[in-house]
Amino acid sequence: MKKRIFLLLCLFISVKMYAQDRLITNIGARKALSLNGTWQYIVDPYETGFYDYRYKELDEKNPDAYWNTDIPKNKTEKKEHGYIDKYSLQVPGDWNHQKPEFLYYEGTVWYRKTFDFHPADGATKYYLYFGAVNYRADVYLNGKKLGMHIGGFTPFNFAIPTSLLKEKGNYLVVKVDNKRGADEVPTLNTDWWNYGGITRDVKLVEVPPTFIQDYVIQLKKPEPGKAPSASPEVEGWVKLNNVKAGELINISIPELKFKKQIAATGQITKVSFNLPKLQLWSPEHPKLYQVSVSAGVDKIEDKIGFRTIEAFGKQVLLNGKPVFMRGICIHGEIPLDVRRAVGPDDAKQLLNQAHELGCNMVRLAHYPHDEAMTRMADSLGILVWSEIPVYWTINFASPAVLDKAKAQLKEMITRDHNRASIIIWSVGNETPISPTRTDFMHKLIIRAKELDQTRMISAALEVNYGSMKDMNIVDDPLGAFVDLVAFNEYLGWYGGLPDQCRKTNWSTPYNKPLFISETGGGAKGGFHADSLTRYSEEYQEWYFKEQVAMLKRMPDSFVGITPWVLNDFRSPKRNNPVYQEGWNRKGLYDDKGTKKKAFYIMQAWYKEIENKFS
Ligand code: GCB
Repeated sequence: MKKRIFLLLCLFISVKMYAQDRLITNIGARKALSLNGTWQYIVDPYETGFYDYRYKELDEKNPDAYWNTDIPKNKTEKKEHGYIDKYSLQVPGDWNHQKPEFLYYEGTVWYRKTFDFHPADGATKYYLYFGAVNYRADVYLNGKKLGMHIGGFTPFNFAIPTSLLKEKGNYLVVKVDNKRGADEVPTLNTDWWNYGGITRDVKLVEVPPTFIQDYVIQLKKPEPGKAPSASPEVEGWVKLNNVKAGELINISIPELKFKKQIAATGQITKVSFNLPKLQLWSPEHPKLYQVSVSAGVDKIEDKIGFRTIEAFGKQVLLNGKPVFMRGICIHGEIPLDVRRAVGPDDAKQLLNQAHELGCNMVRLAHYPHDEAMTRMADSLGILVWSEIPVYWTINFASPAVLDKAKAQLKEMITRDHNRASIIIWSVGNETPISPTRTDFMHKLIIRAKELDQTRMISAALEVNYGSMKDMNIVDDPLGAFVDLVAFNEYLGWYGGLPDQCRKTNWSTPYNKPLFISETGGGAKGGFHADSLTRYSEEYQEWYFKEQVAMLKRMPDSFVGITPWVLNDFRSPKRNNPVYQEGWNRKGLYDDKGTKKKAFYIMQAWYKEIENKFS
């Protein structure tokens, strides 16, 4: 018994020790030293820098640990690790595209960066921030472990004890491990490339002793079915780190001549106010306002759009008006360079491609994309579906897996809860029906609703094929809990030929809007043949022609679609040596950025609907 209590205590201490500090949001607006650039690395498939030869985690001070200096104290000291320029990688960026030997690598790589730093006065606090590391990151500064994070697509930060920072030669080491695991999120099996590495920005963030950690400044959830009034109400909160009693918080929106001062009521202070003469955000008018929040000496600026969104009966109302979502699914990848997308230029490129197709919406599959993407969507006026990688058959029976999914859900929502573009949080994709899975997914939905009451929650649900002749029914029990009943269908690709669409109809027993979150077929760009030939552009074109004809017969509750997929993307599951060569070829653009014939079918239909709705 004593032993058990001791073990529990150890577990608690280690979890506490390595838990990340609460996320600091709007990181781009903070005072920070960028730690992007060249980092040296060691490839360590056996994790020799982490475990001793008995496979026990090395003691923090052990000179063989790869987080400790690689410089021998004298000519006699043995060193079996070292960081040199010959072995270096660029951060941010996946390792797979940077060196040919990394293309298929899955395992541990140690990253090391040294930097000089002049700390400000003693009261200032420092955090080390990572936009994303795939999948597990163990972070060490000057030989001390700052923390550990798992989840490959969401941000995290660790507080740095000020005494740890030096003026010269700070030694920062990150053990990055992208091994897939049965009890991870995502799990072993996905249809995308497992790009490893420090894939997003790294920053040393400087904040005053009391600082604005996070805030929500968004329009209140609308009265069911109602458009926002002429002076709509903002409802939100400001979260101060190390709050002092009575600390004053100021919020201002200069363009609206709006100013408000409130005294902090605790760590989190609720705010609500009306904004007369507000121009609402929408895809047609993506109006963003400069918003500033300050408390004590801390001040932070953001660009925020204001709109309402809701599922109302069988419709989706944006600012109180029905909207049809002309979408496309996007992977966070730049096919031309065969790498993960990162930063505003990549975001612009991908969203402009979607714009050309005639989209007013994108589904960011199947994990949270770079923050630059959702910010770009805000400024270009593109609605967003944002998703966590609860994909296919993860271990739904495991409470630990549920916790991992919840952690990613929280990080996704926290990072982006001020983005007007985001209208849907998705808790997963094509998860197989069982009571255990439905319970797991329901818990995620409950959590998402606790974190954000103003957006729709959805997931790509399962379809009941063929229980009725010519009618497919979306009656997945998870439909009872989502706001938007979304499903993926591949009629004419994974089942039969495209003309099967002619006699197929769709329905759902749920009195909710219906959305197609995927449909698509593969074609190798530039390969032409008759329409019965798989992988020809003509087959894919036929597929989309039949789909569009079917979509025109969808029930009134049909509110939008995000076909699969914008660009061809890398996938180790796609091994046809002639047409795929490790690529999923369902892109409407090929891997060189050339439009396939099917692109024009969707584009023409989107134009038609746009005219109908405007
Ligand atoms: C799906 C998945 C998507 C795959 C796609 C395909 O249903 O959601 O991740 O890539 O099908 O191409 O099979």
